[in-house]
Amino acid sequence: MQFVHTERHRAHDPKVETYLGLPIPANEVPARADAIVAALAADGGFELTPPTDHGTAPILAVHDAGLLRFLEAAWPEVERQRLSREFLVADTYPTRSMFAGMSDALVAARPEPVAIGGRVGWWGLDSSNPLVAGSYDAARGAVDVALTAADLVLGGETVTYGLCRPPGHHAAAAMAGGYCFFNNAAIAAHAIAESTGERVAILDVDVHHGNGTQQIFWRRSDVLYASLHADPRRLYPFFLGHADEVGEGPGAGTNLNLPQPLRADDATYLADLDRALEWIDASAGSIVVVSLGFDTYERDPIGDLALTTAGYHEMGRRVGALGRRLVILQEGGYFVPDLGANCVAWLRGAAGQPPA
Ligand code: OKP
Ligand code: ZN
Repeated sequence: MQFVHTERHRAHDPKVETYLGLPIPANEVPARADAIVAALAADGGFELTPPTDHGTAPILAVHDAGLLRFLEAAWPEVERQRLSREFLVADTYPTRSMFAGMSDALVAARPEPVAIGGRVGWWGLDSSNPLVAGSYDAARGAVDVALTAADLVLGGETVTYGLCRPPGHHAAAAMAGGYCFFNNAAIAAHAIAESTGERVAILDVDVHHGNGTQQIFWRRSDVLYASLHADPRRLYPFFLGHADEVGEGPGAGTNLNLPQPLRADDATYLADLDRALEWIDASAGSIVVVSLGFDTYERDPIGDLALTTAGYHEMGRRVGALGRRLVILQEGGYFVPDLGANCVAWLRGAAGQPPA
């Protein structure tokens, strides 16, 4: 199997993030990718392919131009103002209730702030998403990884893996957040839909609901979104990911959320995975984009499910058995010691190989 990867991710190297206002060691770190690369190399069945530069057009096909402008300008602005912060994070967000009672049109006409502290809230979801000197460059690299993995499948490969870092599924059209800056999977899925004219399905098996991916395709019928995740009443992103979110307008019925109970095990999870796979199978299309997270793992420090390495092999096997071409893109997973083994297990399963 070809896997797409670049060292460019290393530029995004936050040392701390904040958790309920206090600094903690960052979870989304370069060592995550190092662990996966080492395990794929040791397996021997994976061939490294560097990404090609796709420019900003495929990003702008999915994201608001203002988000891209902000992410590119944010760190230079921090330096210009000599803010002397090791990362940029917002204090103030345009929370829904601030606008309660105002007309949609008036709300939509509120201008973007000019101060960096206002802009980072304007374009952001949460304060646990540290933006550092190299975040923009790394995020551009992750998009190129996703698009190159998609190109390989469009060129005839049956399954490819893109080691995206930073991840992407919390990033909405006009919002970064949750360790995500650009939505790698959404950008790839949109590019595939454009190029094939076919319906594309996104299967999101990260422990967190991919609120950004859901938002981007909410009203679209050409891209399906199915997600298994910890019930948002318990876990980030808290405010979306419920089962009654099914899409609207032309996208009505094209969104499937399957929230999971606390400490869900392999058997519980795989039963709902089958539901998601049957739902995808019932729709036309030949390519599935997988948002792959290993934060469903029993030892993950920020997840609350209880999957195992053997469970990941079986999950990959069932997804591979759909018989569609797969563009598998990395999202989360934060228990670094077992990330490599979990990734190899999943990918070997998807390729129809036995566990290592
Ligand atoms: C990104 B992905 C933990 C706070 C966590 C953000 C979680 C983002 C997860 N101290 N808040 O879906 O793996
Ligand atoms: Zn996650």
